Amino acid sequence: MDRKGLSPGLVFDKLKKFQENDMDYKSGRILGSMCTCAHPVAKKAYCDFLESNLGDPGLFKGTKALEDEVISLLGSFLGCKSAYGHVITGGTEGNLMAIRAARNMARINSPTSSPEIIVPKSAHFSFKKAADILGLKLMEAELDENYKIDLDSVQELISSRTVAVVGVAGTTELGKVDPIGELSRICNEKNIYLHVDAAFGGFIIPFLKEMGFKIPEFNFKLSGVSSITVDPHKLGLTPIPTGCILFREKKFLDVMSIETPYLTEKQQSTIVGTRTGASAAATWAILKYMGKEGYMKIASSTMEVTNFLARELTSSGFELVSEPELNIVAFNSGKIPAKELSTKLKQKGWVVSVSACPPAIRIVLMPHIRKEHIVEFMDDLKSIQKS
Ligand code: 0PR
Repeated sequence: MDRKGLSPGLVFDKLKKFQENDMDYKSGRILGSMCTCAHPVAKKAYCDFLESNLGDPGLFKGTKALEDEVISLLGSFLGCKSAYGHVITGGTEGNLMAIRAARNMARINSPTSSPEIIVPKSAHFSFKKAADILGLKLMEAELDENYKIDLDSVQELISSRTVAVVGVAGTTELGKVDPIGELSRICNEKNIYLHVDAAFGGFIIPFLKEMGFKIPEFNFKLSGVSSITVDPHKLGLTPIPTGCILFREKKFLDVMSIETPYLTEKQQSTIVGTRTGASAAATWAILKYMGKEGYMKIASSTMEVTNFLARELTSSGFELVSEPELNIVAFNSGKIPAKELSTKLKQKGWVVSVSACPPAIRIVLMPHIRKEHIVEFMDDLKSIQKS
């Protein structure tokens, strides 16, 4: 480290040089990300609350009130206005907290020496981290022909060791919504904790449903659902990092609370100690600014671009893995393997991702992707296919 500091001008010039190597959502070339440009309203709120620390909420009572309002606003469109929870860093932390609550609950209600969780094969890898951190065995349920969790497979895996079942509302690779209603029935019957990972789908499914899209229920309206992860930093348009974990009942937070004797609040259930209040402020601001109508517009335009891409692909002879349910399209060329095709697209400046199950090019139609980007993309894709 240099002894003498640099002038701010020089510092920012140097930073800019680093940033020039970053990709930019606005270019429309990031086709495989679940994040997007943060909305200016959310960005401003985030910056205004940069110094607030929800790890010591007694010092930041206003920001704590914002967090509480965010949880209740999200609860209101996820079927339980009285939900409890926190604004956290994202889906990974949300899933980890939910599984921790489930494990701790099971320690009281049905102790087992070898606890297990059941997740669909399509579940995000954050559950592998959660299982590892929490000392649980991860049991992967099979998928049906539509890439949704297979209910017979879940039934077969359930045992006295099961501490939680997970359903996904908007899978990472294909955007599929698992049959949460059926999972809820099974979990109610067997008295098992059900967590719904709606990190991706939580900010689009409710608004599509409001517009008449036929997507099955996935939220707290189903009595078996104990917790939901939902990420404002994906389709909610807030800056990173912003996730939310919602619990139906306070007992799920209590069961993992730790004493924090010298802080302004004596108990803490979150994993992170010092944690930003900026995410809570940004989420509050964007929820208030957008209203349901604002998110319905985003949901409808992203689905329009999704369907446009799906039509263009099929009419040009590409094979869709399945009909898109949310704003993710996965396809194959039938000629060039997915990995190789993604490399060729990269050479033309398009960054797509490749799904593992099944192998396919996966495109997430986030709000920064517009029809004109798809037109350009299709030109390049067709030229690669022809060559
Ligand atoms: N649950 C689901 C259903 C997810 O899709 C993701 C992330 C998570 C949980 C974990 O969320 P955090 O990453 O916020 O902890 N899904 C994307 C993925 O892993 C995240 C992502 C976002 C990846 C932007 C790349 C990217 O550019 O693919």
